[in-house]
Amino acid sequence: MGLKIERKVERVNGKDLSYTQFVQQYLVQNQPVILTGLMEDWRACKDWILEDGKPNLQFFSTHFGNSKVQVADCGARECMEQKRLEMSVSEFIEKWVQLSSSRESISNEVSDDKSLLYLKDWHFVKEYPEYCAYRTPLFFCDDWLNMYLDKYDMHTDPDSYQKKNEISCSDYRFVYMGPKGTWTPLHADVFRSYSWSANVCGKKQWFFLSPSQHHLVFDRYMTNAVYDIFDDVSETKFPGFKEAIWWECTQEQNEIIFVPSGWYHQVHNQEDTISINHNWFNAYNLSWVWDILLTDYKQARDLLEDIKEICDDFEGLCQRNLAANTGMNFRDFLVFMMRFAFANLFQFHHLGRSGKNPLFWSSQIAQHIVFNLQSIQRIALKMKSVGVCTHHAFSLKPSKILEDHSFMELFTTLKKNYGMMHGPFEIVYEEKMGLCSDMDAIFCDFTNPSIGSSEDLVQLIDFGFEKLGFVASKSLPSRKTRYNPEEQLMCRD
Ligand SMILES: O=C(O)CCC(=O)C(=O)O
Repeated sequence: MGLKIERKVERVNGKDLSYTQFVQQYLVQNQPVILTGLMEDWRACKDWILEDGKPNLQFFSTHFGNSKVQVADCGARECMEQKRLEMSVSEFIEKWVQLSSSRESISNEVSDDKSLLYLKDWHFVKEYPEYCAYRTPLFFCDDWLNMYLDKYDMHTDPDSYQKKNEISCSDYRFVYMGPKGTWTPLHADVFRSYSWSANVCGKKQWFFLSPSQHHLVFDRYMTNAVYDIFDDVSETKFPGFKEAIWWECTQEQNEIIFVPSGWYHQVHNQEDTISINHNWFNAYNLSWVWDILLTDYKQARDLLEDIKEICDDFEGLCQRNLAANTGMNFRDFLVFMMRFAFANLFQFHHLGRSGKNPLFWSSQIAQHIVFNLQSIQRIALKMKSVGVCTHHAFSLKPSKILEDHSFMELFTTLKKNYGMMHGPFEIVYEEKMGLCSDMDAIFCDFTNPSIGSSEDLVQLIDFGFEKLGFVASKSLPSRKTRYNPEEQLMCRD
């Protein structure tokens, strides 16, 4: 049965697009796009490709051959994923070279595609930080996920305080590489994050399904999704599948595709291909992250229901299950949001204090910080309304916060990113002492010496806004609708 392909993903020259245009047209609308013209000076585009445009496989063996990587066997299914194997890059390359020569030889024209191996999720930047293979394009810099993981672990088990140093959850910046015919089954991305994927060489064909149609690829119980959209999909099991309307595109070399939140997609390498791929989220898709956490949490609760009576700490079990399967639990997410809220409140205070220019208050950077804080606040309110009690005591004492070097680094990276996205705004302050007195100034009147729950976080952000003297102009809208990017912010005196 053929797919109904009714939409093509649009292609835009990234050099003709401003950051704000990208945000309004693609992040806010949650629409896919192919961007050209953004990879010209990447080292990967020189070192990793031969003159004929094919991957320079020898280069990988020589320079990165000892790396241990995850390789998917595209012909072997394990539950809803391809079977994974671990091997060194050298071994993987050796198998790729063998496949290429067998495909080239006349006697073996038709290769056995069942043994197609696809290197996936290689944490290349983490492993080779000095190599500088590429620069993340500006459009994708507001990446809270990787910014955070560079400084903190996402999940620390409060019971055992065991520090996991697994590279597998160290970041979401990957290299993918595989011969023609390798593919990725239908899925939506981890945390329902955005992703971007840049073709260093080769060609990928993408099939997308918008979130409003995603129920069509599930069975009637909404538990299992179609694995391969080109399989003979059972109409009895997936009655909606034939109704699904797909978007399709072919991504060429040197093109970057933006994958919006919650879009199911299946990907096929039409040539030998190497790509670079990041998953990321920020204020624009934070609600997607919370929604999938809540969905997965409810699913975990349902699955574990039978042992509830014999379980001492049922809630703890559900949260551990959530962290293991989804990559974080409620507490991890709350801590994540607290750190970003703090970092943004300080950012705001600094900018406001040192930005003597009265235009600052209506600047894009000020609007962006307020938007970020309001998004965090909205999610904290949702968490609160679910009524799950998750607690993490966060001291508001400046001296305590300054002891956390990771936080100071997060603050600095965030500041640099705001500068990149909106142009440098002159900030004059003596790093540590300035920040310390700022924090005192902001939080000295706050009722609690620490915050711990989603409710505290909601109050802290309200308090911070109040203290910093900002309201949206016109009337103060309700929390739900408070953000309007067009709205002017002003200082309340
Ligand atoms: O390139 C692939 O094979 C899959 C990439 C993908 O699914 C993604 O970027 O979200």
